[in-house]
Amino acid sequence: MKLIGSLASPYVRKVRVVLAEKKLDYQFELENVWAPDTAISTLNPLGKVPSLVMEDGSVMIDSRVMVEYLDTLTPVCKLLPPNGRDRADVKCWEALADGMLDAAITVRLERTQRPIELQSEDWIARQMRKVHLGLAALSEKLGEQAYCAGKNYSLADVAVGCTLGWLSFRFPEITWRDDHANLARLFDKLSERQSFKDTVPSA
Ligand code: GSF
Repeated sequence: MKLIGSLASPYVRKVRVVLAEKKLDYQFELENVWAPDTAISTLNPLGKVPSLVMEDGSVMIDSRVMVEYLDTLTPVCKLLPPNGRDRADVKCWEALADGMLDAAITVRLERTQRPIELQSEDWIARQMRKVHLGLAALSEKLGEQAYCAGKNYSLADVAVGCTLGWLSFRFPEITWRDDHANLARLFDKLSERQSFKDTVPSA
């Protein structure tokens, strides 16, 4: 498998953490999807990373599809419960964590890629509200549990860890560590894992 991505993308990081936890071999190819000469749309019509080129040359898109598939490849470090409500709950954590990223990335693009006179403060506020409400919801759901889904490490922790790490990387002004001590505790524990250490976001 060949993973196409960037070192800054939190969605790419989620897939890299899962590949590492599952001890799966892969090649990693850097792609800047914002460069004028990017060829990403020849692989993924949505023009996004991560994109995962499979052994047969076909391309898998979207990090959520990838991590769900990768978890089926080996029993090493099962990250998703096999079925039912427990599985849906883990995927719900992931949907929330990813949705917070979708909102925060929209804000970053608005601020960094649009001329200042075209930027909408209302739009930015609407997106930032999702991030802050999302943080409060993650914190409330986590409570005093060891991990997001309870006693065991799961894909929920991978997704939440990637979201928190990216917020610290791109939005250091968001004081989630001070506001939500339980998220800070979880994040510090996740940061000790080799899979997280090896994928710390960088520009
Ligand atoms: C989101 C991927 C994404 O937005 C997933 O794989 O989970 N739901 C998808 N990737 C960004 C890079 S980043 O901000 O992490 C991307 O490739 N954007 C390019 C574009 O044209 O939107």
